[in-house]
Amino acid sequence: MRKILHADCDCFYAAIEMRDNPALRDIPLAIGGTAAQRGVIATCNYPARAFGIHSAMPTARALRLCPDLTLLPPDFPRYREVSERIQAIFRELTPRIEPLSLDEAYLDVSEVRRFRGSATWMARWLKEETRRRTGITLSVGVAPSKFLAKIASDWDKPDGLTVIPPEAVENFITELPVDRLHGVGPATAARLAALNIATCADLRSWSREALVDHFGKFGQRLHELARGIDDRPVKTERERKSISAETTFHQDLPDLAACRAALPPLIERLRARLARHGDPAIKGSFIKVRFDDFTLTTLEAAGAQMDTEHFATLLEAAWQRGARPVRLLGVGARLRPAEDARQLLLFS
Ligand code: DCP
Ligand code: MG
Repeated sequence: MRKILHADCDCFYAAIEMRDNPALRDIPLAIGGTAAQRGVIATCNYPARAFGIHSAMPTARALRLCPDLTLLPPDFPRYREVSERIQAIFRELTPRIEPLSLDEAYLDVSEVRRFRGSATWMARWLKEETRRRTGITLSVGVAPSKFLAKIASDWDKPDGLTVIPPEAVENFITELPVDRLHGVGPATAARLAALNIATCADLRSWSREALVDHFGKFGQRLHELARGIDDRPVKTERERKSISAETTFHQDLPDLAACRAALPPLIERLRARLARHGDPAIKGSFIKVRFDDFTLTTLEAAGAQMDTEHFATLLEAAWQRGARPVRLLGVGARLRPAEDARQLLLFS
Protein backbone atom coordinates (compact mmCIF):
# COMPACT_ATOMS: atom_id res chain seq x y z
CA MET A 1 0.00 0.00 0.00
CA ARG A 2 1.48 3.32 -1.08
CA LYS A 3 1.46 6.62 0.84
CA ILE A 4 1.00 9.60 -1.44
CA LEU A 5 0.88 13.28 -0.44
CA HIS A 6 -0.55 15.99 -2.65
CA ALA A 7 0.53 19.46 -1.55
CA ASP A 8 -1.07 22.60 -3.02
CA CYS A 9 -0.45 26.19 -1.89
CA ASP A 10 -3.49 28.32 -1.03
CA CYS A 11 -4.20 31.09 -3.58
CA PHE A 12 -0.52 30.97 -4.45
CA TYR A 13 0.25 34.19 -6.37
CA ALA A 14 -2.13 36.18 -4.16
CA ALA A 15 -0.64 34.64 -1.00
CA ILE A 16 2.82 35.89 -2.00
CA GLU A 17 1.52 39.40 -2.70
CA MET A 18 -0.32 39.47 0.66
CA ARG A 19 2.71 38.19 2.52
CA ASP A 20 4.84 41.00 1.07
CA ASN A 21 2.22 43.71 1.57
CA PRO A 22 -0.09 43.05 4.55
CA ALA A 23 -2.33 45.98 3.51
CA LEU A 24 -3.62 43.62 0.78
CA ARG A 25 -4.52 40.87 3.22
CA ASP A 26 -8.16 41.66 3.95
CA ILE A 27 -9.25 43.42 0.78
CA PRO A 28 -10.38 41.69 -2.43
CA LEU A 29 -7.20 41.07 -4.44
CA ALA A 30 -6.62 39.45 -7.80
CA ILE A 31 -3.55 38.80 -9.91
CA GLY A 32 -4.01 38.95 -13.67
CA GLY A 33 -4.08 40.91 -16.90
CA THR A 34 -5.94 44.20 -17.22
CA ALA A 35 -9.48 44.45 -18.59
CA ALA A 36 -8.24 46.90 -21.23
CA GLN A 37 -5.92 44.18 -22.57
CA ARG A 38 -8.72 41.60 -22.35
CA GLY A 39 -6.79 39.91 -19.58
CA VAL A 40 -7.96 37.07 -17.34
CA ILE A 41 -7.63 36.45 -13.61
CA ALA A 42 -4.73 34.10 -12.75
CA THR A 43 -5.89 33.80 -9.14
CA CYS A 44 -7.43 35.81 -6.33
CA ASN A 45 -7.50 35.82 -2.54
CA TYR A 46 -10.42 34.53 -0.44
CA PRO A 47 -12.11 37.94 0.09
CA ALA A 48 -12.26 38.23 -3.73
CA ARG A 49 -13.59 34.66 -4.05
CA ALA A 50 -16.54 35.71 -1.87
CA PHE A 51 -17.62 37.86 -4.84
CA GLY A 52 -17.61 34.83 -7.13
CA ILE A 53 -14.29 35.69 -8.78
CA HIS A 54 -12.08 32.75 -9.83
CA SER A 55 -9.09 31.75 -11.97
CA ALA A 56 -9.48 32.10 -15.76
CA MET A 57 -12.37 34.58 -15.43
CA PRO A 58 -12.05 37.62 -17.74
CA THR A 59 -10.83 40.55 -15.66
CA ALA A 60 -13.60 42.77 -17.06
CA ARG A 61 -16.18 40.38 -15.58
CA ALA A 62 -14.33 40.22 -12.24
CA LEU A 63 -14.43 44.03 -12.01
CA ARG A 64 -18.16 44.02 -12.66
CA LEU A 65 -18.63 41.54 -9.79
CA CYS A 66 -16.37 43.57 -7.50
CA PRO A 67 -15.63 47.16 -8.60
CA ASP A 68 -13.27 47.65 -5.61
CA LEU A 69 -11.08 44.74 -6.66
CA THR A 70 -7.36 45.44 -6.38
CA LEU A 71 -5.67 44.03 -9.49
CA LEU A 72 -1.93 43.35 -9.65
CA PRO A 73 0.11 42.14 -12.64
CA PRO A 74 1.84 38.78 -12.08
CA ASP A 75 5.49 38.81 -10.98
CA PHE A 76 6.68 35.41 -12.20
CA PRO A 77 10.34 35.64 -11.13
CA ARG A 78 9.22 36.23 -7.55
CA TYR A 79 6.63 33.40 -7.66
CA ARG A 80 9.23 31.06 -9.15
CA GLU A 81 11.66 31.86 -6.37
CA VAL A 82 9.09 31.05 -3.66
CA SER A 83 8.15 27.90 -5.58
CA GLU A 84 11.77 26.74 -5.62
CA ARG A 85 12.08 27.26 -1.85
CA ILE A 86 8.93 25.24 -1.23
CA GLN A 87 10.06 22.44 -3.56
CA ALA A 88 13.35 22.37 -1.63
CA ILE A 89 11.39 21.70 1.58
CA PHE A 90 9.58 18.85 -0.20
CA ARG A 91 12.94 17.42 -1.22
CA GLU A 92 14.10 17.36 2.39
CA LEU A 93 11.40 14.77 2.94
CA THR A 94 11.81 12.68 -0.21
CA PRO A 95 13.34 12.86 -3.69
CA ARG A 96 10.24 11.14 -5.07
CA ILE A 97 8.44 14.35 -6.10
CA GLU A 98 6.32 15.12 -9.16
CA PRO A 99 5.73 18.87 -9.50
CA LEU A 100 2.48 19.69 -11.35
CA SER A 101 2.87 23.44 -11.44
CA LEU A 102 4.62 26.17 -9.47
CA ASP A 103 2.51 25.58 -6.36
CA GLU A 104 1.55 21.94 -6.48
CA ALA A 105 3.27 18.52 -6.26
CA TYR A 106 2.78 14.86 -5.54
CA LEU A 107 5.18 13.19 -3.09
CA ASP A 108 5.51 9.43 -2.74
CA VAL A 109 6.50 8.98 0.91
CA SER A 110 5.98 5.20 1.04
CA GLU A 111 9.67 4.60 1.82
CA VAL A 112 10.25 7.57 4.14
CA ARG A 113 11.36 6.43 7.60
CA ARG A 114 11.16 9.80 9.41
CA PHE A 115 8.19 10.43 11.71
CA ARG A 116 8.07 6.65 12.20
CA GLY A 117 6.70 6.45 8.68
CA SER A 118 3.55 8.41 9.59
CA ALA A 119 2.37 10.24 6.46
CA THR A 120 0.08 12.39 8.61
CA TRP A 121 3.05 13.68 10.62
CA MET A 122 5.01 14.25 7.42
CA ALA A 123 2.12 16.34 6.08
CA ARG A 124 2.02 18.38 9.30
CA TRP A 125 5.74 18.95 9.08
CA LEU A 126 5.50 20.11 5.46
CA LYS A 127 2.77 22.61 6.31
CA GLU A 128 4.62 23.88 9.35
CA GLU A 129 8.01 24.26 7.65
CA THR A 130 6.52 25.90 4.57
CA ARG A 131 4.70 28.45 6.70
CA ARG A 132 7.71 29.10 8.89
CA ARG A 133 10.25 29.44 6.10
CA THR A 134 8.20 31.08 3.34
CA GLY A 135 5.07 32.50 5.02
CA ILE A 136 2.84 30.54 2.62
CA THR A 137 0.08 28.14 3.70
CA LEU A 138 -0.22 24.72 2.10
CA SER A 139 -3.16 22.36 1.90
CA VAL A 140 -2.12 18.72 1.95
CA GLY A 141 -3.95 15.52 1.12
CA VAL A 142 -2.76 12.09 2.23
CA ALA A 143 -4.05 8.92 0.55
CA PRO A 144 -2.99 5.58 -0.98
CA SER A 145 -3.23 6.96 -4.57
CA LYS A 146 -2.66 10.11 -6.57
CA PHE A 147 -6.26 10.85 -7.46
CA LEU A 148 -7.46 10.50 -3.87
CA ALA A 149 -4.55 12.55 -2.50
CA LYS A 150 -5.44 15.35 -4.90
CA ILE A 151 -9.10 15.31 -3.93
CA ALA A 152 -8.05 15.26 -0.26
CA SER A 153 -5.82 18.34 -0.54
CA ASP A 154 -8.77 20.28 -1.94
CA TRP A 155 -11.22 18.96 0.66
CA ASP A 156 -10.55 21.44 3.45
CA LYS A 157 -8.85 24.39 1.74
CA PRO A 158 -7.34 26.76 2.87
CA ASP A 159 -4.72 25.46 5.32
CA GLY A 160 -6.27 22.00 5.10
CA LEU A 161 -4.99 18.58 6.02
CA THR A 162 -7.19 15.67 4.97
CA VAL A 163 -6.08 12.08 5.43
CA ILE A 164 -7.79 9.16 3.69
CA PRO A 165 -6.29 6.03 5.26
CA PRO A 166 -6.64 2.78 3.28
CA GLU A 167 -9.50 1.55 5.46
CA ALA A 168 -11.48 4.77 4.77
CA VAL A 169 -11.14 4.67 0.99
CA GLU A 170 -14.24 2.55 0.48
CA ASN A 171 -16.54 4.92 2.39
CA PHE A 172 -14.95 8.04 0.98
CA ILE A 173 -15.45 6.94 -2.60
CA THR A 174 -19.04 5.80 -2.21
CA GLU A 175 -20.30 9.34 -1.64
CA LEU A 176 -17.89 11.02 -4.01
CA PRO A 177 -19.53 13.06 -6.83
CA VAL A 178 -18.23 11.85 -10.22
CA ASP A 179 -17.11 15.33 -11.26
CA ARG A 180 -14.36 15.10 -8.63
CA LEU A 181 -12.71 12.23 -10.52
CA HIS A 182 -9.51 12.90 -12.41
CA GLY A 183 -10.30 13.50 -16.10
CA VAL A 184 -14.03 14.15 -15.66
CA GLY A 185 -14.55 17.66 -17.03
CA PRO A 186 -17.86 19.48 -17.52
CA ALA A 187 -18.62 17.64 -20.80
CA THR A 188 -18.13 14.14 -19.37
CA ALA A 189 -19.95 15.13 -16.17
CA ALA A 190 -22.96 16.18 -18.27
CA ARG A 191 -22.93 12.89 -20.17
CA LEU A 192 -22.73 10.96 -16.88
CA ALA A 193 -25.60 13.03 -15.44
CA ALA A 194 -27.70 12.14 -18.50
CA LEU A 195 -27.18 8.48 -17.52
CA ASN A 196 -28.23 9.24 -13.92
CA ILE A 197 -24.69 8.73 -12.68
CA ALA A 198 -23.98 11.31 -9.96
CA THR A 199 -21.75 9.53 -7.45
CA CYS A 200 -19.12 6.82 -7.58
CA ALA A 201 -21.66 4.46 -6.05
CA ASP A 202 -23.86 5.04 -9.13
CA LEU A 203 -20.86 4.45 -11.33
CA ARG A 204 -20.12 1.14 -9.64
CA SER A 205 -23.52 -0.25 -10.58
CA TRP A 206 -22.40 -0.11 -14.23
CA SER A 207 -20.35 -2.91 -15.78
CA ARG A 208 -16.97 -2.24 -17.31
CA GLU A 209 -18.37 -3.20 -20.72
CA ALA A 210 -21.27 -0.74 -20.50
CA LEU A 211 -18.96 2.09 -19.47
CA VAL A 212 -16.55 1.30 -22.31
CA ASP A 213 -19.50 1.30 -24.71
CA HIS A 214 -20.43 4.82 -23.62
CA PHE A 215 -17.05 6.39 -22.95
CA GLY A 216 -14.49 4.39 -24.93
CA LYS A 217 -11.13 3.89 -23.27
CA PHE A 218 -12.04 6.38 -20.55
CA GLY A 219 -14.87 4.02 -19.51
CA GLN A 220 -12.23 1.55 -18.35
CA ARG A 221 -10.63 4.31 -16.29
CA LEU A 222 -13.98 5.32 -14.77
CA HIS A 223 -14.57 1.72 -13.81
CA GLU A 224 -11.25 1.66 -11.93
CA LEU A 225 -11.50 5.11 -10.31
CA ALA A 226 -14.96 4.31 -8.94
CA ARG A 227 -13.28 1.45 -7.08
CA GLY A 228 -10.42 3.60 -5.83
CA ILE A 229 -7.94 1.97 -8.23
CA ASP A 230 -5.28 4.36 -9.50
CA ASP A 231 -1.82 2.86 -9.98
CA ARG A 232 -0.23 5.89 -11.65
CA PRO A 233 3.24 6.26 -10.13
CA VAL A 234 4.60 9.55 -8.83
CA LYS A 235 6.79 10.55 -11.77
CA THR A 236 9.93 12.37 -10.76
CA GLU A 237 10.54 14.28 -13.94
CA ARG A 238 14.09 15.52 -13.97
CA GLU A 239 13.05 18.34 -16.18
CA ARG A 240 10.02 19.17 -18.24
CA LYS A 241 11.02 19.54 -21.90
CA SER A 242 7.73 20.62 -23.42
CA ILE A 243 4.23 21.78 -22.57
CA SER A 244 1.32 21.13 -24.88
CA ALA A 245 -2.45 21.05 -25.24
CA GLU A 246 -4.35 18.68 -27.50
CA THR A 247 -7.90 17.62 -28.29
CA THR A 248 -9.42 14.51 -29.82
CA PHE A 249 -12.58 15.62 -31.57
CA HIS A 250 -15.93 13.89 -31.15
CA GLN A 251 -16.27 14.16 -34.91
CA ASP A 252 -13.33 14.28 -37.28
CA LEU A 253 -12.58 17.72 -38.68
CA PRO A 254 -13.30 17.39 -42.43
CA ASP A 255 -10.81 19.89 -43.90
CA LEU A 256 -8.06 22.43 -43.31
CA ALA A 257 -10.50 25.29 -42.65
CA ALA A 258 -12.15 23.32 -39.84
CA CYS A 259 -8.74 22.57 -38.35
CA ARG A 260 -7.79 26.22 -38.46
CA ALA A 261 -11.01 27.17 -36.69
CA ALA A 262 -10.14 24.71 -33.91
CA LEU A 263 -6.76 26.35 -33.21
CA PRO A 264 -7.62 29.41 -31.04
CA PRO A 265 -9.09 27.52 -28.04
CA LEU A 266 -6.15 25.08 -28.16
CA ILE A 267 -3.63 27.92 -28.16
CA GLU A 268 -5.54 29.55 -25.29
CA ARG A 269 -5.19 26.32 -23.26
CA LEU A 270 -1.50 26.13 -24.10
CA ARG A 271 -1.03 29.73 -22.91
CA ALA A 272 -2.86 29.03 -19.63
CA ARG A 273 -0.72 25.95 -19.09
CA LEU A 274 2.48 27.89 -19.74
CA ALA A 275 1.34 30.55 -17.28
CA ARG A 276 0.72 27.89 -14.64
CA HIS A 277 4.30 26.76 -15.09
CA GLY A 278 5.55 30.30 -14.54
CA ASP A 279 5.91 31.24 -18.23
CA PRO A 280 9.13 29.29 -18.81
CA ALA A 281 11.57 30.27 -21.56
CA ILE A 282 10.45 28.85 -24.92
CA LYS A 283 12.85 27.75 -27.64
CA GLY A 284 10.44 26.25 -30.14
CA SER A 285 6.90 25.30 -31.01
CA PHE A 286 5.22 22.32 -32.63
CA ILE A 287 1.95 21.15 -34.00
CA LYS A 288 0.63 17.61 -33.88
CA VAL A 289 -1.98 16.23 -36.30
CA ARG A 290 -3.54 12.77 -36.19
CA PHE A 291 -5.57 11.93 -39.29
CA ASP A 292 -8.64 9.69 -39.43
CA ASP A 293 -6.45 6.78 -40.60
CA PHE A 294 -4.49 7.21 -37.32
CA THR A 295 -1.30 8.37 -39.02
CA LEU A 296 0.42 10.98 -36.91
CA THR A 297 2.56 13.88 -38.02
CA THR A 298 4.29 16.62 -36.05
CA LEU A 299 5.95 19.73 -37.31
CA GLU A 300 8.44 21.81 -35.36
CA ALA A 301 9.59 25.41 -35.59
CA ALA A 302 12.37 27.23 -33.77
CA GLY A 303 11.68 30.44 -31.86
CA ALA A 304 9.27 31.65 -29.22
CA GLN A 305 6.32 32.54 -31.47
CA MET A 306 3.01 31.41 -29.97
CA ASP A 307 0.39 33.39 -31.91
CA THR A 308 -2.48 31.99 -33.96
CA GLU A 309 -0.97 33.05 -37.30
CA HIS A 310 2.21 31.16 -36.52
CA PHE A 311 0.38 27.95 -35.58
CA ALA A 312 -1.92 28.31 -38.61
CA THR A 313 1.16 28.30 -40.87
CA LEU A 314 2.53 25.18 -39.16
CA LEU A 315 -0.88 23.55 -39.35
CA GLU A 316 -1.20 24.11 -43.06
CA ALA A 317 2.17 22.48 -43.80
CA ALA A 318 1.45 19.56 -41.44
CA TRP A 319 -2.06 19.03 -42.82
CA GLN A 320 -0.76 18.84 -46.42
CA ARG A 321 1.18 15.70 -45.45
CA GLY A 322 -2.07 13.75 -45.11
CA ALA A 323 -4.74 16.03 -46.58
CA ARG A 324 -7.60 14.06 -45.03
CA PRO A 325 -10.01 14.38 -42.07
CA VAL A 326 -8.38 14.98 -38.66
CA ARG A 327 -9.08 13.20 -35.35
CA LEU A 328 -6.70 15.04 -33.10
CA LEU A 329 -4.92 18.38 -33.02
CA GLY A 330 -2.23 19.47 -30.60
CA VAL A 331 -0.10 22.57 -30.12
CA GLY A 332 2.97 22.77 -27.93
CA ALA A 333 6.02 24.67 -26.78
CA ARG A 334 9.57 23.29 -26.46
CA LEU A 335 11.20 24.67 -23.33
CA ARG A 336 14.69 25.92 -22.81
CA PRO A 337 16.48 23.98 -20.06
CA ALA A 338 16.27 25.79 -16.71
CA GLU A 339 20.07 26.30 -16.66
CA ASP A 340 19.89 28.26 -19.92
CA ALA A 341 17.05 30.36 -18.55
CA ARG A 342 19.05 31.22 -15.44
CA GLN A 343 22.07 32.13 -17.55
CA LEU A 344 19.88 34.44 -19.61
CA LEU A 345 18.67 36.16 -16.45
CA LEU A 346 22.26 36.61 -15.29
CA PHE A 347 23.31 38.28 -18.51
CA SER A 348 20.19 40.27 -19.31
N1 DCP B 1 -3.06 29.92 -12.30
C1 DCP B 1 -3.23 30.62 -13.50
N2 DCP B 1 -4.32 30.37 -14.30
C2 DCP B 1 -5.23 29.42 -13.94
C3 DCP B 1 -5.07 28.71 -12.74
C4 DCP B 1 -3.97 28.99 -11.94
O1 DCP B 1 -2.40 31.47 -13.83
N3 DCP B 1 -6.28 29.19 -14.73
C5 DCP B 1 -1.90 30.25 -11.44
C6 DCP B 1 -2.27 31.19 -10.34
C7 DCP B 1 -2.33 30.37 -9.09
C8 DCP B 1 -1.37 29.23 -9.39
O2 DCP B 1 -1.39 29.06 -10.81
O3 DCP B 1 -1.96 31.09 -7.94
C9 DCP B 1 -1.76 27.93 -8.68
O4 DCP B 1 -2.99 27.43 -9.19
P1 DCP B 1 -4.09 26.77 -8.26
O5 DCP B 1 -5.10 26.16 -9.16
O6 DCP B 1 -3.44 25.91 -7.23
O7 DCP B 1 -4.81 28.02 -7.57
P2 DCP B 1 -4.42 28.83 -6.27
O8 DCP B 1 -3.21 28.28 -5.60
O9 DCP B 1 -4.33 30.27 -6.63
O10 DCP B 1 -5.70 28.65 -5.37
P3 DCP B 1 -6.15 27.41 -4.47
O11 DCP B 1 -6.11 27.90 -3.06
O12 DCP B 1 -7.53 27.08 -4.92
O13 DCP B 1 -5.15 26.31 -4.75
MG1 MG C 1 -2.97 26.23 -5.26
